Amino acid sequence: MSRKPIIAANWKMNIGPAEGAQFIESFKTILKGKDVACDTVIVPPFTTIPSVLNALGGCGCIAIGAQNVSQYDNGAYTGEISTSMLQELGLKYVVLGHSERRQYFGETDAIINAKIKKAIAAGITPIFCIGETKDERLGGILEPVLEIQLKGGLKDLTPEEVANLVIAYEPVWAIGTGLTATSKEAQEAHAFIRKVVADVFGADTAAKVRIQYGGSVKPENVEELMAQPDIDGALVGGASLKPESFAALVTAAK
Ligand code: G2H
Repeated sequence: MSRKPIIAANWKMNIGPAEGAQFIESFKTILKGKDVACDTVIVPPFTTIPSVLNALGGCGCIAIGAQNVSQYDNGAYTGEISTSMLQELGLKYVVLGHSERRQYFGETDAIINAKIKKAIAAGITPIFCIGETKDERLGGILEPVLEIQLKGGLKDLTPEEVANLVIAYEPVWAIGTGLTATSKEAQEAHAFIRKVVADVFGADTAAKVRIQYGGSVKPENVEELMAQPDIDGALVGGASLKPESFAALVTAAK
């Protein structure tokens, strides 16, 4: 089964509206006339989204996503953003379960599961992140940790819903540290994730779901990672903050 690669830029809490618009102008210029074989997604901070959409000017070549969404409908939830608000902007993706949300904002598997269901109900594709800490890997509990996060986040979803979302495997020890999992380590984790999906949702769903690798991906290592049979793309933080390096990642993804 061939799965279309997907490369996503997670800008995290970086790049304001003016810089975001400039980024899009430069990015479009760099990519003009180049072959892009992957789905390309940019995930800015909320307040940068309108200027990025405006700079795109209806160009459907790049999909825009959000970095979070509430599990609640519109109402008295100070500081939150609802799926209907993302829908109104025409956003296609939302990153959920990122380790920074789990670690700094107390997001549990149950909260992430509720957010994933809300996003799917609104027609927004979740990029569902899972990953182990260094201690968990060294302690030999990589697989149980991934399995618990996967089963918790995907609880009660249908096989079709799972087939259409994106999973991002992001070892916490590799995020923003410059350390990258070796392509062998990443492939082993991706194969395990696909096996768990097959066990719970069936082989057809496992063959369809796209699994990105995230954690210090850069132009120098993306091709080797993408060459692995179960790696279908990348979720990129630091190396997505400059149009030149994000364009290099996007053109390298075949
Ligand atoms: C992992 C990744 C993007 P970075 O969080 O989600 O960030 O590429 O900076 O490690």
